[in-house]
Amino acid sequence: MSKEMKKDYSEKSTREKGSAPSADSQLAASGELHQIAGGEHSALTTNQGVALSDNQNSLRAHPSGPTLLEDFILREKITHFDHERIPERIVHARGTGAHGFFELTASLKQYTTARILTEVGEKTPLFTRISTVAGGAGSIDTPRDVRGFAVKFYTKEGNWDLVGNNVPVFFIQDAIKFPDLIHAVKMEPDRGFPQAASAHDTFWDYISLTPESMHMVMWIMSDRTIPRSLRMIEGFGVHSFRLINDAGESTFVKFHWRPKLGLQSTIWDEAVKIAGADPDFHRRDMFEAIAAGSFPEWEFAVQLFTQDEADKFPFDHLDPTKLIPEELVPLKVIGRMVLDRWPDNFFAETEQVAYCPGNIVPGIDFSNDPLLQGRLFSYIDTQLSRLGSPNFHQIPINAPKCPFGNLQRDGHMQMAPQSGRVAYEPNSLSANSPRENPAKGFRSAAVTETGVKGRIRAESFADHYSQARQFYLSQSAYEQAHIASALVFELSKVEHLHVREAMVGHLRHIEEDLAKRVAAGLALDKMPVAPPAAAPVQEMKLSPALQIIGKMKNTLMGRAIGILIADGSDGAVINTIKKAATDAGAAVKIIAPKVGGAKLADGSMLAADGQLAGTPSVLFDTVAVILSGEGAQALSKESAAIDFVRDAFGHLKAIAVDKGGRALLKTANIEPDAGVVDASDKDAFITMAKTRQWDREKSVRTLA
Ligand code: HDE
Repeated sequence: MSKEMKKDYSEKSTREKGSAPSADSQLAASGELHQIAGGEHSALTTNQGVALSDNQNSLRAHPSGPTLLEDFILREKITHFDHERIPERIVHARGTGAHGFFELTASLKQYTTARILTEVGEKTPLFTRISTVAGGAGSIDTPRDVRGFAVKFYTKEGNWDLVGNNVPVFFIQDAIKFPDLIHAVKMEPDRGFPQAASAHDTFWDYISLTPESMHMVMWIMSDRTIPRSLRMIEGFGVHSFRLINDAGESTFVKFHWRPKLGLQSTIWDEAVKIAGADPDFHRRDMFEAIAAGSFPEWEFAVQLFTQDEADKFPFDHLDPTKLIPEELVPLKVIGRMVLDRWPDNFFAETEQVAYCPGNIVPGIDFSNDPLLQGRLFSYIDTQLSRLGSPNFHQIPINAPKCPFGNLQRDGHMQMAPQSGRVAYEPNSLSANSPRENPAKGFRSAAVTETGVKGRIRAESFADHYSQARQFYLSQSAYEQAHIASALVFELSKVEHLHVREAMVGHLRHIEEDLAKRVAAGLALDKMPVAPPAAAPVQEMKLSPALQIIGKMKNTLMGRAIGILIADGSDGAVINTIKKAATDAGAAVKIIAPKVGGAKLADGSMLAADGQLAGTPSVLFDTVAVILSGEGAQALSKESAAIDFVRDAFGHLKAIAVDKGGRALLKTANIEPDAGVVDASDKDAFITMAKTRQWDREKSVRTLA
């Protein structure tokens, strides 16, 4: 094995050359403050290893004189600081990453040679980054947006990146349209807003002129794009890929991630308010879950099908605006992913991780999906600009964990210990340099390609409405209402009437009733004409698996309960609710007017986890309000307390109350329903807390 085939050489290169730096200088170089026994610290040095005597004052000619150019310590520190940022991702800039592992539970040996999919029980390390698409790196966590779902598997046969989304289809059929789509959804270029929002003219103008996006429009207007937690979203590889077995036969495959906690979304009004209460809501949720040992987990499943089967589908599986209903090709669960470690450093790992759909391993191959084909180019290109060098694969988060090596040389920031006379292949001068391996090396599927060259869209890609209709009709009545209301909300932000009308015209192909609801919600004076459809709309079999509500798990695992208390609250009632919720798997937080806590009826102090003004009920799945008579009276004059209960009620959450809690609800003008439960009946509360009170919705807001 050549020297450069050593595992993870970016980390070890200096040591392999025999010039091992001391542990202290390594720590100093990494910027870490190292506490030595006895309270001494290791030396703070420049990047050249020179110890600093003063890190607070720059070098000046005299105490009130000019700063001297010769101050290399100041210059080095400021120069490095000036270059701390790299360009953010053009899309998916805002993201949250974590380490974990993949464990195979069922072998696909019959279909593939890829070891990660054949060795049952084997654990493969991975790094997963979940992101929003439209907003910048500092934008909020809870806009209405698709979530990116990117997994880098460090397999024994090289890195495999599955770079997907939480929606199984995409807006466009051809990569050449991507820059236009993204320009349309991003901040409008003349004014620099709105940030992280699709509710504006340019997005809907582009969409209304792009009928192929209608299926995706149904998904983005559904509650899938306002998830409750990143731990409660599905992930999809979107495109068809191929698996190749040892006989060289290939089978098509779609990849799916299924969250162990089930699906759950927020209510739109809730998502909007969370954005203000905690812009880092999803990142914090993931961080806290991992820190608490409640590791986010997903099942990994595949849909496998042959070319013959694909020929019989009423759609083209190579069209990324189409999904394969699981009622047509069932999902086969083959493994699980667990995220169990937060990165040590956000920049080094989450920011520098470079995913690329082109990173695949022997036994897996691409399909001819034209969107996928374009992506194979884009990611490396973008990484060259973000990370600045073709050696970005040497950054530890990107480096394979299996031996790797070739005769590529040099380039910016080369870290590998490249040595020897030979940097070419074939060669006869170096017995140890890496060679190609016909038996084990990567091979593409042997497929015949024939046809006429040209800028041609396949006929089989012409149907833009049938699966949009199937998706809408497969939803529950509540979910259909949310889709209609989301469309009304978004189009109400569009200033141009002709764009609103054009969108309603498309909706008429999807479902006339939906179009009518949206037209009424926009107060259009007449029904717009539907545009000509390129292919007739087919009636597809309904697919209940496309719902969210149907996939919500009846559990408190992974969910959060907020208990609002004040001076005089009954400690015994608080404890009963707290224990019942904790036993059911929920995280419990106490909220009081002051963070130091409240003096309970028995005179003891109970510390709070959050101050009322900064901890609104939108941060919880369900709430309890435990108050004395005086406590209720005091809180009746606090708008934060009134908002706390009004929002919990409006967001369809179960509420446990004692007598004082009930009094606060009365002040807030809330008419208790079956979701308002007496705190003494903890079992009833826990049962109600496991779901949202969907039937309440009609009494709290007008939906389209
Ligand atoms: Fe991406 N996409 N994309 N995309 N994408 C990027 O790569 C691109 C598409 C997805 O956490 C960029 O490193 C093109 C579909 C995720 O770091 C960029 C096209 C799907 C992430 C890029 C698509 C995705 C990206 C920006 C149309 C779901 C974040 C920074 C042909 C299957 C990965 C970067 C992370 C990131 C290009 C369409 C998912 C610019 C040209 C479809 C999850 O290269």
